[in-house]
Amino acid sequence: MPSFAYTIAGSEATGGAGAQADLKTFQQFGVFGAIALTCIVSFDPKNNWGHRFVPVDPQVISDQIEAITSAYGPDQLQTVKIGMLGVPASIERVAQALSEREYQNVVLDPVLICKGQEPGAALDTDQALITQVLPKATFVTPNHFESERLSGLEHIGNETDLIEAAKRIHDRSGAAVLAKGGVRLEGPDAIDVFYDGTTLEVLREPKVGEHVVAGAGCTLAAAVTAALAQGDTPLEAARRAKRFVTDGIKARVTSQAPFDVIWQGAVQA
Ligand code: PXL
Repeated sequence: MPSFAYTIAGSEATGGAGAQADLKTFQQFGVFGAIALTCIVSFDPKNNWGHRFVPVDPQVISDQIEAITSAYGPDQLQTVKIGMLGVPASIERVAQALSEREYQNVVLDPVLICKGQEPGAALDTDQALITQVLPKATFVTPNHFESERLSGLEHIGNETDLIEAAKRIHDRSGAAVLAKGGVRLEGPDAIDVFYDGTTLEVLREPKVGEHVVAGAGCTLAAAVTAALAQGDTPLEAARRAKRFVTDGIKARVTSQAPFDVIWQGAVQA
């Protein structure tokens, strides 16, 4: 039997990010994946590839989680990943559903703001995510922007700042933290910082180009999720995920869209 994990995430239609990236990543790890879909994002090529966003009815989110957790009991399914939730009503439902079962691993990719949302709505969303879901996370994977928001640091410009942010986010959440610097920090390496309250490790790989590759963040968190589902420690999961994402970025695909997309299929994890 494979290990099992499910993702509570949005669809990004072109297959770069979101639930699609999660499922592809799980598959490469040999982890059986399921999806509770929270929203549908369709890029708009007529409008600078901005996000068109439609939330899934909160009841339908609960129904999907009910189906998944009823099919796979607590012994079989102990790991869940949380990606884009979108609106406060969805966040409330997901928080409720998470409290109905004990999980060994709750991996939160704290997708705070989605382009195309009203700033006001986005603020509500951030607040709901921080108060209702962050306390349930065992592992959290903020990107550069989310690390600033969650740590309260105004500007994360280098490795020292990112380390401080990871520590603050751990202190606030109690979760293991993998704070993603990616290409956004100065220097030749793509740096991510792992901190779980005792172990601090800076993961580094030479940058592959200077541009953000779509789906890299989702894939990193999904790879952490898959590795944890297979019994890795949080630190080992972070190391394996970093290697997997680096390989996927090296194998990235181009399209008519103005950004490259990670390809998880090049390397079996
Ligand atoms: O990369 C963040 C993200 C997560 N989930 C969905 C998305 C995106 C970004 O486009 O569309 C569904």
